Amino acid sequence: MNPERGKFISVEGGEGAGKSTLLGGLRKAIERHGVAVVQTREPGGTALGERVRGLVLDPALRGIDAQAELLLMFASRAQLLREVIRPALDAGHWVLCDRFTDASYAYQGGGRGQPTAFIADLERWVCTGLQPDLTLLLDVPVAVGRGRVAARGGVDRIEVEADAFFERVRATYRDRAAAEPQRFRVLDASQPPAAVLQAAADAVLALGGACAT
Ligand code: Z5A
Repeated sequence: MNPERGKFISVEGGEGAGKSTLLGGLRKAIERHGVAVVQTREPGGTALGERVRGLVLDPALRGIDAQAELLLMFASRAQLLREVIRPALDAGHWVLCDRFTDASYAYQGGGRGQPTAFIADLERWVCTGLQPDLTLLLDVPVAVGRGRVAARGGVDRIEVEADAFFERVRATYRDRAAAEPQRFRVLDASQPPAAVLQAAADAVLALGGACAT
């Protein structure tokens, strides 16, 4: 018997928006409602993807071409879809993904200036129509997010970019959310973590399919 397809939820945002902080609590909030959750991340989530992640975040690889960076993100995504996301959804599990294709539009499109049409072609080829049922956009002013990352310490290859890069990333995310209000839920990530979690859990559980326990 084929169980009902699971829900696919992506979490997006700029540097220090609080995605990692949110995801553990959100996973538990969904599981409390009797739903099996697979939590994963991009780039990463598979053996290949984690190696790609190591490459794209390595501060020593300064000269990575913007097209090469974009293709690496989609290579990781293709593997994650094949190995993790599609099988989990088909088994009726819910998938919580730390970033997905919107990040490519925001970082490689908005940030690096890669053409949107080219990213859309890659999305059609790799994702073949699969999109998150819900995308939580943790929106925070660039200065606030970067301040959090600086306080935490350790900066990767992308985090060394100038504020203007991250302003373009933020603007692209917000434009995408405005263009697809049925899929996106924009959360004020300047709030304390507990308030962000509550708003995220409300949005996710409103998808339906989870039973009250
Ligand atoms: N990337 C791309 O370019 N293209 C793509 O297609 C994809 C990705 C899929 C992945 O790294 C990088 O890959 C990313 C985009 C790029 N860019 N970079 N660099 P990542 O997934 O690790 O992304 P990140 O944004 O760099 O992660 P992060 O810096 O760890 O941010 P976060 O997970 O959103 O935040 P956090 O770790 O939960 O919190 C950061 C700090 O803030 C921490 O000390 C928390 O305790 C604190 N925090 C969190 N929430 C709050 C609140 N609400 N109030 C106060 N303090 C808070």
